[in-house]
Amino acid sequence: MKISHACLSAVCAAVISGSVVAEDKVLNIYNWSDYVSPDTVANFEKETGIKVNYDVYDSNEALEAKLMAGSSGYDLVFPSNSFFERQVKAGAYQAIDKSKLSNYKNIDQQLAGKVARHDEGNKHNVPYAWGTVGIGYNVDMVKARLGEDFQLDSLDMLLKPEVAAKLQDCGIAILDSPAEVMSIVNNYIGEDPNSESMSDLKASAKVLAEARPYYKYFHSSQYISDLANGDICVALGYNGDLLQAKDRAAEAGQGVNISFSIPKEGTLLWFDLMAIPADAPHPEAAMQYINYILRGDVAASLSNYVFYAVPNTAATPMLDAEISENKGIYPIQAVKDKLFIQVAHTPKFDRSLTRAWSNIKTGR
Ligand code: N2P
Repeated sequence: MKISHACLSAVCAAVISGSVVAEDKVLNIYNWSDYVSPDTVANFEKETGIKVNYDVYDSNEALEAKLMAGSSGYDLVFPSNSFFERQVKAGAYQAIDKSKLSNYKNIDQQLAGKVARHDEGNKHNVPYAWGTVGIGYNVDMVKARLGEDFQLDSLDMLLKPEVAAKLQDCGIAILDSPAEVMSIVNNYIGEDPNSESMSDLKASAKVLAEARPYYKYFHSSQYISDLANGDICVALGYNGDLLQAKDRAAEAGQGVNISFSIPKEGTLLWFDLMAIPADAPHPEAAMQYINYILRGDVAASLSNYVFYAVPNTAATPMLDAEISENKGIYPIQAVKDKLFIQVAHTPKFDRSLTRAWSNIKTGR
């Protein structure tokens, strides 16, 4: 029997001595931060007796680094479509036997069809949630600086230096996500969002570099609480996270009024997927968790809490109106038409992108 590094624990002693059941009483999850409702994991533990170790990340790059290093110890991870595509090609994931998932029928087939472009036959993934990257802003602070008539659904707010300069004092935050942000800037300047041309990279990097002096920071999760508390006034971020900021601000009742818009210039549409690393120590427990997430009631309560759309048809009737009628979560067709999907970058382009990004961040 192959003894994995996870078998150094007491639990695994049982496996080595022949009781395979004990192995699957543990589940090591690595998911995005702010991406489950408070009772999602606790209810699963209660129902199954499986102990969940739950770690979080806030970037695809962080997840990829762990996966590619190997022996991450994780059983279930949540990559976004474009990153996932190249991870599959690199053999990072094991196949998922859908016949063992009694709730797989709840998956929205139209969305699964889109994801299949990244993973033929969807052999290695089950969709978890989807969303966009957009603009979250403090209505009063921004209007006070840009005037009542400024279009608050335009990336000009973040990418035109003369506009960003007016918001510098109240604080601008940008996602620390090079591939995603660069694709949005490419699209903003009228180039192919997925371009790997060095001249497009240079042009988009220049746009960011010119606005950079007016940014407070690059980070991919801190903006939720900062926006809710009034510590920043604009953020380029993930739609659900920005809507969580709006919700938290409203609940705090301190007069912080947050709004969210999908950029009229168009933006990135992403899908986050559940996938089981090839060397996962507890794949059976991961399957149980996937099947649990696929339940309509579980997916709905998760979506109602995190403000992200779930690709689950059984969840739809259980969604709060605040979610199902929210155009920031389920965009109208005209907005959808302007969304684009990212494809995986080549390692060669990635190196140039990483260099350009670090120059932008450090203001060099
Ligand atoms: C959750 C962010 C998930 C969206 N905080 C990124 N794909």
